[in-house]
Amino acid sequence: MKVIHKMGARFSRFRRLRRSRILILGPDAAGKTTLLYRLKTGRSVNTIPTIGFNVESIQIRRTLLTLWDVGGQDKLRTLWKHYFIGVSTLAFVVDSSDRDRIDEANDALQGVLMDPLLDNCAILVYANKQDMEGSMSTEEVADKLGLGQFPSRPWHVQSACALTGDGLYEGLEWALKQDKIRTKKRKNTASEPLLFSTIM
Ligand SMILES: Nc1nc2c(ncn2[C@@H]2O[C@H](COP(=O)(O)OP(=O)(O)O)[C@@H](O)[C@H]2O)c(=O)[nH]1
Ligand SMILES: [Mg+2]
Repeated sequence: MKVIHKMGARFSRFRRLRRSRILILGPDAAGKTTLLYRLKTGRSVNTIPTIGFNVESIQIRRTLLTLWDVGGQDKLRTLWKHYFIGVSTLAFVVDSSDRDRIDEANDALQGVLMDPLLDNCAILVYANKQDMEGSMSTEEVADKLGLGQFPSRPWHVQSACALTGDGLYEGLEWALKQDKIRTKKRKNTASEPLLFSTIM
């Protein structure tokens, strides 16, 4: 009996977990895989170019985040859209020290954001490799990625260094806050027709 009770308590704790799906995209060598494993293991790991994807789950308080790191090489980009379903946050990673490829990053971001499956997701840009000398500031990255064009969708540029972990959790905290705001909005919208019929 005691065991069943304990199991029940465990199960209800499990049920109370919120879930959030984060898709990590960005140009090749921006630091996506390093960022994922730094978050998962708390250590810096040696990466090899990702073919296909890596997926890891991380629990932050009552939310279980599933992070998908999808290979960024040109020939793999056509596969990105298969990962768009149910995504709550697009974590777009750029190498802030690579001024030559920021336009390419911009094209890739604009391309994915045209997909209606991503209409409701929040855009978290990790301005990665901030440890490198002369790297672009978060403001410069926001400007180069044309984020001002999206006044109606939540976006945030997070200064980060995937090697040390700086800024990685701050980015996820922002994403969780956006999830909460979205859930609240959905609840308010759902209660509107009820309110209407009561007044009638
Ligand atoms: N200096 C510096 N190097 C980084 C940082 N993040 C990743 N790297 C390096 O960038 C290279 C590409 O990283 P990787 O995670 O494989 O990139 P991905 O192709 O986007 O998955 C590796 O040599 C990493 O060690 C960072 O914040 N600072
Ligand atoms: Mg990779």
